[in-house]
Amino acid sequence: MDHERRRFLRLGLVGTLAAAIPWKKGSAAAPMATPGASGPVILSTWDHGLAANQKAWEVLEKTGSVLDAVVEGVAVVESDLSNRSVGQGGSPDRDGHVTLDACVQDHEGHAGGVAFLEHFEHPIQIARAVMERTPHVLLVGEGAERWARENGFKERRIQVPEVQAAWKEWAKKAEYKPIVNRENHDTIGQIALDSKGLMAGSCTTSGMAYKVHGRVGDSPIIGAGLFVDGEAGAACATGTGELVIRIAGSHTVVELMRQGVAPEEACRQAVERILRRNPDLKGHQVGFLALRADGAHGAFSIYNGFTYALSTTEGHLLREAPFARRWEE
Ligand code: SD4
Repeated sequence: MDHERRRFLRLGLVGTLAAAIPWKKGSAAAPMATPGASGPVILSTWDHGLAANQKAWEVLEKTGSVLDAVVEGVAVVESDLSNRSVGQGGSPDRDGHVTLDACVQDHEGHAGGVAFLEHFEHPIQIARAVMERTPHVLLVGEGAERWARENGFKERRIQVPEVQAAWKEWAKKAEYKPIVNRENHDTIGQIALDSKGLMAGSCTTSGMAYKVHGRVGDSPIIGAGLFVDGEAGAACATGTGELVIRIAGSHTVVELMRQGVAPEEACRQAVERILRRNPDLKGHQVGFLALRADGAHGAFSIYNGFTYALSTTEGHLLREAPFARRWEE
C-alpha cells in the first residue's frame, strides 16, 4: 500500500468516526472538580507502587496534571527490567512472547488502552496516545504496534536472559498451564486525586505468567482493571484478571462508592462477590484499591499480602490491605 493511500485510510477513518464519537481533544470546558476534596492522594498497587507514587507526586508538583502524574508514575515500573509482571522484563506467555496490556482514564472518563502489545517500553504512554489521538478506546496486537510506530513510538526489541531461561525450564515440563499463584500477580494500578479535585488512573502489566498466547486480562479493560469517574471516584485491580473481568471489578467498586458505600467496604463487597460466584476458588489473589472523589480511600484483597502505596501530604507509605482469607502456609 503506498504512503498516500495509507495516510488517507488513517485520516479517513479518524475523520469519519470523529464526527460520531466524542473523544479527548482539548475540550473547551474545564472538568468539574469535586469541591473541598482533600487531595493530593495517590494510591498504587504492591511494593513497586512506592516508586511509582514518588514519581507521580513529583510530576504532579511539576506539571500540575494528574493525568501526566499517573502515566509517568507507572512508566517508572514499566522501565524496571527486574520486574517480572510489568513491562518488558515481565514473564512471557506460553509461547515465549512478553505481551503487554495497559490503560488510562481521566476525570471525565476519557479512556485509552492497548492490549497484547509487544516490543515497546511504555505501553501506558501508547494507551494515553490512543485516548488523545484516536476516536477509539482500545487497540490490540499488531494493529496497536503499527499504530504506535506510525505515531512516533520507538520499538524496543529486547529479551531478558533470566526470563527466557525460566520460561524454557517451564516449557520443558509442557504442562501448558498458566501460573496463577501469588508470585505472579503484580500489575501496577495507580489512582490519583489532585489538590483541585481532579482524578485520573492508570494500569499496566505483562499479565499472567505463561498465559495462552493472545490472552488479555483485566488490566487494559476499562471497568475491570481500572475505572475512573471523577464524580464518584476511581478504582483499580490486581490479581487473576479473569475473576476481575467477570464482575467488572473496578466499575463495581466505583458504583458502590457512588451509592454511598465507603471505599474499603466497596472493595470488600467486590471481593465478596468474587468469592460468592466462585465457591471453589483457591489460591487466586485479587486486590482492589479505591479512591473516592473527596479523597477518602481504602483497599481489600482475597488473601493477605496485598501491599499498596499511599501518598498524601504526610508522605509516602506502604500498607497492607485487609483481606478475606489467609494463604495456607
Ligand atoms: C492479569 N491482573 O493479567 C493481571 C495480572 C496481574 O496483578 O498480575 N495482576 O490478569
